[in-house]
Amino acid sequence: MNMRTLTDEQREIWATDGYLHLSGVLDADEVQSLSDQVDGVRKQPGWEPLSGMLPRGHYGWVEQCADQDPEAFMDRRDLMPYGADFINLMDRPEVFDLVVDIMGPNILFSMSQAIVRASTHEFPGYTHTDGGEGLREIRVTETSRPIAMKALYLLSDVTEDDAGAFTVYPGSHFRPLPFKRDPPLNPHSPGCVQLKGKAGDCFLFPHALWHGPAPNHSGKARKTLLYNYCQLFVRAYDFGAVPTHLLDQMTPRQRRLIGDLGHDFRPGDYFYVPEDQAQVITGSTG
Ligand SMILES: O=C(O)CCC(=O)C(=O)O
Repeated sequence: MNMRTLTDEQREIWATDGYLHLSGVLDADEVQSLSDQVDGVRKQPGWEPLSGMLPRGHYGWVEQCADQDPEAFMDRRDLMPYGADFINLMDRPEVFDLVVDIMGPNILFSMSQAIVRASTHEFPGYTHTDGGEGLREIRVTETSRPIAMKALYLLSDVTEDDAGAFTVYPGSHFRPLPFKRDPPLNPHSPGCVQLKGKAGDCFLFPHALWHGPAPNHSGKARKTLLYNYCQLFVRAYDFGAVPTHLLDQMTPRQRRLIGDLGHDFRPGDYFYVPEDQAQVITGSTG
């Protein structure tokens, strides 16, 4: 199967700025459908951050989102149980092909998330790298594949500053995040850029890029989906074990991406990859 690869221009932008903006990955109907489905997720049980009740970055089980207003804040993890459209976004060719070009074929799908950033003056935004306390201190060199990266899909337009934009510090993926700085870096610190985009666009970025959400004073909610990929030797962080109850809804490639290696676990797995790994991930047996 012929997979897309980065253009020379994209390769240079990825290497220097540390992110890519892909326009029009989802069409208007897909955006509407996914947006409606995110609203539907609000009514269903799942993993939410439980503000103030759990340590930072941890999620707890809720029967439904605390606020049922579709314009209110929501941060739902592990979207795979919510239907085929969320599963299929895992290897959406326009995005996934580029992820494979960047990361190589020895990868896992490690996390999915739907975030609604409400319009409010109470949230100032923040800046971080991905992967928690461990990964924030690890950066690879210019010639290396990333350890982990994300695809962020916009489900609403972001056309102005302080409208909940995804913010980045271009080129910061090669520098240590000054996470002890007081006051902390934020979306208005020097060097931070608020990325504008249309619903259906996608941003790609590695875990090491300094990034985060801008505040949203726009009067309307900003909705995104996030899909995270990591090298196979790093673990997924949406599930403690392969979600076997979902396997019959997935293609061979999707099953491999969520960690199904085709046999029960044995020592050496994930560090050393199955012999058909490249064929499965590039789709030639998928
Ligand atoms: O855009 C957001 O709301 C958060 C995105 C982000 O910072 C992340 O995925 O780590």
